[in-house]
Amino acid sequence: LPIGPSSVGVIAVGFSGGQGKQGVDMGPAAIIGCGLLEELNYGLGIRLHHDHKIHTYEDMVPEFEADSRNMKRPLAVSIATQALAHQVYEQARKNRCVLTLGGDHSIAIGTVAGVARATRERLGKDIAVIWVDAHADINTPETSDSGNIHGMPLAMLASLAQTAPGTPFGWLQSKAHGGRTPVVDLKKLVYIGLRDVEEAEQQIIEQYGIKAYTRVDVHKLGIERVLKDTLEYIGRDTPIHLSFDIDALDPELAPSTGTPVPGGLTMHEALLIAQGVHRTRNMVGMDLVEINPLEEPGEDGLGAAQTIACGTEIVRHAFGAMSLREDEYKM
Ligand code: 5AB
Ligand code: MN
Ligand code: MN
Ligand code: MN
Repeated sequence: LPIGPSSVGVIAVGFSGGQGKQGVDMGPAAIIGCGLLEELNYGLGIRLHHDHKIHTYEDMVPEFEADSRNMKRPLAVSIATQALAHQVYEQARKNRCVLTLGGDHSIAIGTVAGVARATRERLGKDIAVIWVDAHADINTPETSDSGNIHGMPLAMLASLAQTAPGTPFGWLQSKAHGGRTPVVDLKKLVYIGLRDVEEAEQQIIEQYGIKAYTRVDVHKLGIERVLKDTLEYIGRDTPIHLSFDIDALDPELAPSTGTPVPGGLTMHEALLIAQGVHRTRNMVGMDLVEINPLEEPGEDGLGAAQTIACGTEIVRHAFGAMSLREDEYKM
């Protein structure tokens, strides 16, 4: 470290199997179509490495699949995220920060696993994860009411869910994937923006002492303080993966998402988080997930356009755009 994001791998993942709504698979095409990559490349001078494909993993996953162990489509999500983990790893091991555009949040099982493995091999360090979300995404299959795996990625990554070899997500423990479990140390996880946490998830957060800043904390402490404390908690010289669920934002700003929750972050707060993570020069990976252009309350396309614009700004700031001057806030 530092691993400045002068060279960035981009992976577009049109995968929606971690939840039930159509359209979140169209997120990456929509955000790329609106110019995100040009913003990064021409606008910020970042060298991008990508393959011009939207990866759906359709040829690898079963089209239909029965529920199993209270999970919907576990095989599909396991196969897709394993393939994605490999793609991410291949980018990350070449010293690139990896930006993954989703897709639903189940894809973070793959992105975080790939980044964690490459970072361990390259730097001998464990990553920290900053999870910006309205939701905690730490249900185990047993605690989940919905069975949707986009509500479980952190349980998989932290080995709270049973993932025996040969069963879905067993690959997380396999030698071929670096064989270090858990992939995420819950002491190195920080949540920002929580406001729809299920009872069982709250118990997990308390039991493991996970650092969590709810929207009330952000409101009471202020985002500058939350960010400062987050980065101090994580520690200097610690590689960071930023997993940004667009539903962390207030749905008035970003309505096009599958599970909107009122009372979310403002753009100012979101941009400060992104810019603050960038300033550490330690960001090794970033996800932008859960943009669903078909979830349009107004049905005039404006909500989707606005959601995409918000997502683009957040990514731009995570990769060095500086709309907020350093002297405008203390960090
Ligand atoms: B998202 C819920 N906790 O498990 C569940 O959008 C919602 O990736 C999960 O944060 C939301 O189904 C998943 C009710
Ligand atoms: Mn999420
Ligand atoms: Mn969410
Ligand atoms: Mn959601």
